[in-house]
Amino acid sequence: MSETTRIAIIGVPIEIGTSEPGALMGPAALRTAGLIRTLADLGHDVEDAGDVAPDTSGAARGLPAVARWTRALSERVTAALEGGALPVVLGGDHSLSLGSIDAVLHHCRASQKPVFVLWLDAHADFNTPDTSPSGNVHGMPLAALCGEPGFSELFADQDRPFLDPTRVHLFGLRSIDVGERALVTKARVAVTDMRAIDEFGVVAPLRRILERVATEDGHLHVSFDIDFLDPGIAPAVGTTVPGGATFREAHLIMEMLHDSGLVGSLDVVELNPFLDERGRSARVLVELVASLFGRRILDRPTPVIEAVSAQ
Ligand code: 5AB
Ligand code: MN
Ligand code: MN
Ligand code: MN
Repeated sequence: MSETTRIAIIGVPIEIGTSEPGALMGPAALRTAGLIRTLADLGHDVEDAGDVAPDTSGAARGLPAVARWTRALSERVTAALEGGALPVVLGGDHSLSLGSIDAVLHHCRASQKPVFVLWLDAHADFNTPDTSPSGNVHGMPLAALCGEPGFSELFADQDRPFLDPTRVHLFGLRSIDVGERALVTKARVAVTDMRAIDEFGVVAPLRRILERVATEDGHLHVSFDIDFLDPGIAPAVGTTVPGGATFREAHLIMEMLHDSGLVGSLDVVELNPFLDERGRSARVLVELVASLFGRRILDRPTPVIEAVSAQ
């Protein structure tokens, strides 16, 4: 058993950032699939803080409506971090990362800890209102957090800290729009795309990321979009892109993240239970989150190669 972590579960039933209805059922499906009990059974101190429910009257869609969620979630995640808990934010569409990462940035500004983001996703989510082909805010959160123009109405704090794009790592990328590609390149966002994973696997690139976070004593925020996974294992996705991560790749990533001890906050987003097949995708997510929080096959870390050959 690994050590006990205080975990604050925060549900965010938002779907206004996407055009496909159903993601608002995500937090409920993850709870139904046993997420809370699974984490508690691993020995963690889990508090289910319920769902965020901002007053959204008068702003049905678009950035003004998303702003209400962003501000409400940022407050909730800030409270969790200040209370010494590790926030696990359940979506809901990916626009919710505006709120969770805004809170992490504020929290780490005080302690001067650099913020790193591991963005497990088929997409770059680096569009601005100008470059977006769809107008959907779930394709824009990283651009907004990194200070690209067009988002000033989203955040409560006009003097907010920005995310440093060179500390953002897109992992699993396989679909990017023309305009956002130019922004990602210009901002020097780090990318391990699916081509790189095919060639080198997940271990070498992830190790490099974790070493950097450790060296700079950073806070690592993991944002896990379910469409990172191949739709064959996780069909409950509004924006499916073939050729995603296998269960084994994703599982190994979660185990490595756990062993690093570096993860300070987590989003699990874009599960659309309306599109699921008998709860399959929700269950896969619970399995993966359990691995990130220390479930392992044997009650000891994987031995290093030398130790194995010496046996
Ligand atoms: B997701 C697209 N790039 O901006 C856009 O699922 C898709 O949070 C965004 O990664 C997908 O509409 C957003 C075409
Ligand atoms: Mn995506
Ligand atoms: Mn996404
Ligand atoms: Mn999506």
